[in-house]
Amino acid sequence: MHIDVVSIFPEYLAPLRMSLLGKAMTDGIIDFATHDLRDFTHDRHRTVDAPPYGGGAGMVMKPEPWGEALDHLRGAGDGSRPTLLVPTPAGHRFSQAMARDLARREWLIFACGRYEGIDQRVIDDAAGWAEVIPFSLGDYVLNGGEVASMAVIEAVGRLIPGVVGNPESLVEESHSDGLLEYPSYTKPRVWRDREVPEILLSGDHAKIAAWRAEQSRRRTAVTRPDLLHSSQVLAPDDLAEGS
Ligand code: 6GU
Repeated sequence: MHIDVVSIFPEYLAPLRMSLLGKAMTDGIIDFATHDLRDFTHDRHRTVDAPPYGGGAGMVMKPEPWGEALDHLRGAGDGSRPTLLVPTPAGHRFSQAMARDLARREWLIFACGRYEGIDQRVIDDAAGWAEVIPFSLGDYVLNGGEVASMAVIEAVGRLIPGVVGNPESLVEESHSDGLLEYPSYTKPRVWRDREVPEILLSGDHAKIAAWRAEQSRRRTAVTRPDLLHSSQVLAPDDLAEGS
């Protein structure tokens, strides 16, 4: 998979080169490149923003540097249609389902805006040669798209075959089945007088699976009831301690 990120702070993305994703980059599974938007300006001050037409607070990112930056990426591409991801609080809510979809694509471009966003014509123009997906991480506001893009790149990157060493670890985690993950325990068996649930030591794999499924359902009912279908709603004892 090819991933390009355009930003006025390309160094912001550097931590993605660490750990699992960094290994996938050195292994050639992910071809990751960052691009400085200011390299596509032509004035002495390398200007990327201007006040909004119609008035209002803040600044808007000018279309010309964005147009040139995206043309540059297109020119370096193989002619295939990329997916252009635009981080914005006004976008579609990012989800595990979206991560699974994106993980199957060949070429992702992230256009990280700052200030009050990018001139809308850049987005409209890009729709002529890319699949444009504005996305949001949730209902709060970040200063720019870099951190949101990093979150999406990590969520997507780990789903690409060969990136996570043991693919089974992708199966039982939170959101893989629409529920939150069950609680996990490891050695020692007793810690600060707290015991590991007996059933996990039983060796009865069917019972353990049933216990974990029930813990998932309960945890989801308590913490994220919005994820449940009506058949899985909160039961009276879901809130009770130690039940
Ligand atoms: Cl994707 N961008 C910005 N600027 N703020 C956000 C966001 C994205 N998702 C949540 N807040």
